[in-house]
Amino acid sequence: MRRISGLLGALVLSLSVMSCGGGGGDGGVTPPPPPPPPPATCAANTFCMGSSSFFTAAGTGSHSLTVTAGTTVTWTNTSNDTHNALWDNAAGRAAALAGDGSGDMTDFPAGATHTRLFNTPGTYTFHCSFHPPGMVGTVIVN
Ligand SMILES: [Cu+2]
Repeated sequence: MRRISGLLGALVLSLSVMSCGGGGGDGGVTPPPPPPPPPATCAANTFCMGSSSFFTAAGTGSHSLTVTAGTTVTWTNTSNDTHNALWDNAAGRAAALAGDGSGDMTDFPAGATHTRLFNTPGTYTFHCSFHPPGMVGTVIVN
């Protein structure tokens, strides 16, 4: 009996050692999940085109961007979708022509960036023809 209880004690001791430290990663402790990626930043004077098909200005959540005359405005497609940025009228198209030589931004695959220089004060609205009616934006040049 004394010998049996001694064996039992050794068995209990070895089992407790295994469950404590010998199990390694299968002891029920899972590593914490990695932190979520930081929100995409949208630089100043920039419209970012997110996956929810919005033009978002400079991290404000607004679809409108106000700049002073002489400012270069950037559009960057931060989504995985193809978009475009077409001026709603001739005034916007004409004001944007000074940028990189084209008023509308028809070629806008994921990751692409366009810039337009605005020297003429006014309110210029634009839209993406692929995602009506919500994907719209406004540049206000003072
Ligand atoms: Cu779009």
